[in-house]
Amino acid sequence: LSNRLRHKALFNKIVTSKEAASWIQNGMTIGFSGFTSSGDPKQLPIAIAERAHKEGKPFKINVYTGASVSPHIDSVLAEYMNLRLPFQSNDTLRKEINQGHIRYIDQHLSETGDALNTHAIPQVDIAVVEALAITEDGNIIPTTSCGNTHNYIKNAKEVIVELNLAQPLSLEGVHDIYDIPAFGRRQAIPLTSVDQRIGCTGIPVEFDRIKGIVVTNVPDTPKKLIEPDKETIIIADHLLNFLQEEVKAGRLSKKLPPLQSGVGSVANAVFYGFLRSEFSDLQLYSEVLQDSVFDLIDEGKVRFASGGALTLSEAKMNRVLQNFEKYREKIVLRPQDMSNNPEIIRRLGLITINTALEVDIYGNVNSTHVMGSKMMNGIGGSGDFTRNARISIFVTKSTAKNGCISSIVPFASHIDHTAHDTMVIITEQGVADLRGLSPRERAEEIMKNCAHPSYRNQLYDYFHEALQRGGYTPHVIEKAFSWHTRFAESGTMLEPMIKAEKPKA
Ligand code: 0RQ
Repeated sequence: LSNRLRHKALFNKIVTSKEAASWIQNGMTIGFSGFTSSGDPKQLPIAIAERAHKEGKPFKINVYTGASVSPHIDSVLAEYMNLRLPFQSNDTLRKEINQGHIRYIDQHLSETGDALNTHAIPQVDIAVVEALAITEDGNIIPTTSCGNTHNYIKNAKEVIVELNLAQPLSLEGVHDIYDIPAFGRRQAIPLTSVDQRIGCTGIPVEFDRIKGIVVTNVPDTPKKLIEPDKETIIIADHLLNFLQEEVKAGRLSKKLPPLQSGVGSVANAVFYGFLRSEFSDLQLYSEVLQDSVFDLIDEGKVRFASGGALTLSEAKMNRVLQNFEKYREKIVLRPQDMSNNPEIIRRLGLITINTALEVDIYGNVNSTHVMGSKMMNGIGGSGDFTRNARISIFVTKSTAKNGCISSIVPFASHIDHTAHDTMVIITEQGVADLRGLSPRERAEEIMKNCAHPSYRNQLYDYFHEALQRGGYTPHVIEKAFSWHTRFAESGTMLEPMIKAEKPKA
């Protein structure tokens, strides 16, 4: 243990998870480490739930994290949550949120730190953070993610550390913790390239604020491996063709600007697409570094990857973490207010690739709300990246749910990314390049290139009726959500007379 707890005073602080759980009181706000099930505490959340269940007294806490975290926080603690922020992607939690049982603040991931530091949200009583080690001079070394951990540690009255022996010490040094100064004292953030380091490798904490240390030995919850399917492979090909055309047109050089990509099936397929592409010397400035990134590094395609978390499948996790020496010179992990920082995203000129649930004919994108009202996951980092990108790209399959839902609709039932921010839309049908187009031209481009053929005529009918009414962004307001109401009533967005031609899945 002494190679992980590097000051002898720390040994007196070792406690059981049961004892540490007894310090969490009803009504408290807890800031957990963790970002996409990487680097979150493993034992304490379970111990907190067990204690609350056993005592049977009213017990609700506010749960802050980096982003989505593992089920041992979001499923296990769901019934004990009052407020949850800034992102989740958990089935149990989703149900509770949509029933109004949990107050969920769906937040741009870059903004939680500022919200906390300006006292716009309840302050953190206790930070519960996973650590690789605590140094002699009082720095907590994070594990596989940085998230909001440094902000929670900074703000918390007390800190409980889960020292995870399952996380290899070779991770030490991969983090770059830069503490953004408070408003009023802020200057330009001195980060001008993807591979630059401007911070420290650990998070400072005074020993007397460490209330306890729980020793654990549990690996991260692996991410389910999502193999690319026929459609996501076509989407990836369209995207790569688009980038090649940009190079041919002289708008991009062969050495692409840094790339960002969200999580999920399409995002993974896109990055696998780069494996077979002519592009090399790639740089990533992203939130999550998924399996595909390490394959790209192995193939010599990636020069450097900056992320906020290592989000890996079981097989890849074992391989990457056991051989981390091989990757550490090519990787840096940053807190999310740096990985998603608008100033840096704009400065580096990122090409961003995120996934839409639905896109309307003018290019407004809904990433979060199913049928306009039910929360899916949250906006995550997609807003941070999209608004500030050099080229913002959204990808989606043109239909969902066996063809009964068109992802291209007359009017997005909820808008996360307005048409001002969305530049390129890609489905398996093709690419709509919206840059330099007015709303009416954007509509033509999206309907022609991105809509599924089964829905294309329906969209044109709507658009032509809207044109009769005129306007800058023409609409038939009373019919704008008729596709969504039709789906709610009949189980498909297809109009009755063309239902017979239901698209194949
Ligand atoms: O449903 O799971 O029941 O099969 O939505 O859709 O096509 O598998 O795509 O996994 O990439 O998720 C936008 C949710 C897409 C995600 C979203 C149904 C579809 C399927 C999932 P099933 P796919 P993905 C970095 C960036 C916001 C946050 C973000 C997301 C399920 O990408 O949460 O970008 N993004 N963060 O059938 C109803 C529609 C639908 C639909 C698809 N129009 N209506 N259901 N589905 N379109 C990450 C972080 O910030 C941490």
